[in-house]
Amino acid sequence: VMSSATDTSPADRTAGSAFVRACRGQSVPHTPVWFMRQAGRSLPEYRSLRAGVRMLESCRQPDLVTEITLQPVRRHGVDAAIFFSDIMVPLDAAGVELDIVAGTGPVVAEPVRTLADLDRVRPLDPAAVSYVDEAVRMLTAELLDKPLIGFAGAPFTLASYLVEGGPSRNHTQTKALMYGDPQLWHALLDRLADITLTFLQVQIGAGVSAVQLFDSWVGALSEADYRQYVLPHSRKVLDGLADAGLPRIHFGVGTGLLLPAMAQAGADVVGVDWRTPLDQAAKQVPGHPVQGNLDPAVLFAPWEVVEREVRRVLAEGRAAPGHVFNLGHGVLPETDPTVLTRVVELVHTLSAR
Ligand code: 1CP
Repeated sequence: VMSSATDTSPADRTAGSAFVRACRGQSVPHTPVWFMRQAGRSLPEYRSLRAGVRMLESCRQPDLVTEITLQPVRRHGVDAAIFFSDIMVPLDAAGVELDIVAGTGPVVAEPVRTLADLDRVRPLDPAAVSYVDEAVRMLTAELLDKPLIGFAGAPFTLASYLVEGGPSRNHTQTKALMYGDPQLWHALLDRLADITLTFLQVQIGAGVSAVQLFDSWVGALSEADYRQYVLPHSRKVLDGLADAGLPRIHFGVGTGLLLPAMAQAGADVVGVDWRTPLDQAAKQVPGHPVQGNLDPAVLFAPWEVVEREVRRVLAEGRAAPGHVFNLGHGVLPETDPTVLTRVVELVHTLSAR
């Protein structure tokens, strides 16, 4: 008997999907695949929709968010959609003055470096992101049994943008604050954890089927520093979502030595970048499904190389109790989208049980 869109919850409708089942370590008809940063960037249909609309402005328009989120699902046939937004959206909604500048990324008007600055990082009122609630509801009504992944930036990665004032290579100001004023550091990360938790709870309340916590830049830390300065705050976020019972994916770049600690922070699924083979990652996080990890730059190589690397990632992924195929970081803007579509088809064909 087919169930209609309205008589079951999105979580129920998507529980049997390959993506949710793989996240739970259950058997799947094929390895599910989606791509970090699949919405936007490489798609001409995205660029034409976004023409003349600032990034943050586009995130506040549920119609636009819905269309941009669905574009890669239609085009590539990926197994999950990722909500179109940005990790800076909840900070903007919490009153931090910032912009997302094309070609640069997030730029914060006044960096947060002192106790007085911390006052400008207010708690997030869920009503301030009602456009997120609305867009998630519109999307789940369209996606039916295809899962929608919600996401947020983790406290460390958000802190890096706030303290540096923008993208940073070495995170020097961030580390100066972390080492120089641990009390202020922990107060800042605690506030960011609360904002992130509220932002994810809004998405879960509106019907996302899983969440991904992006700690993109945490690979800049040693394991000892991660455990001391970051883990308790990421744990506050991930533990705070436990009751919802949805898969929680935790991802960062350059985290080969942090994977066990990131799993301990409360992740169900551990996201792995392209530097760490998935079979090695699986050994480090026993019992956890893994997500990843084709090098996004491989998509620029000849197709035989792409095919070889996809086969290798699938083979290495079998060492874990579940595998969600993905790139090792986001789709690069210059990527040929037709290659992404071919990768989806290849993953599905090679992994069909
Ligand atoms: O398809 C999707 O994945 C959904 C859209 C999405 C996501 C998940 C966007 C749209 N941003 C993000 C998350 C995000 N934003 C992360 C975590 C993921 C990652 O590690 O890649 C990070 C670090 C950001 C910060 C950010 N926002 C950057 C990176 C800058 C840097 O420090 O190197 C950039 C360039 C942005 C802007 C942005 N976000 C999203 C888009 C499509 C864009 C480009 C904006 C534009 O069109 O002007």
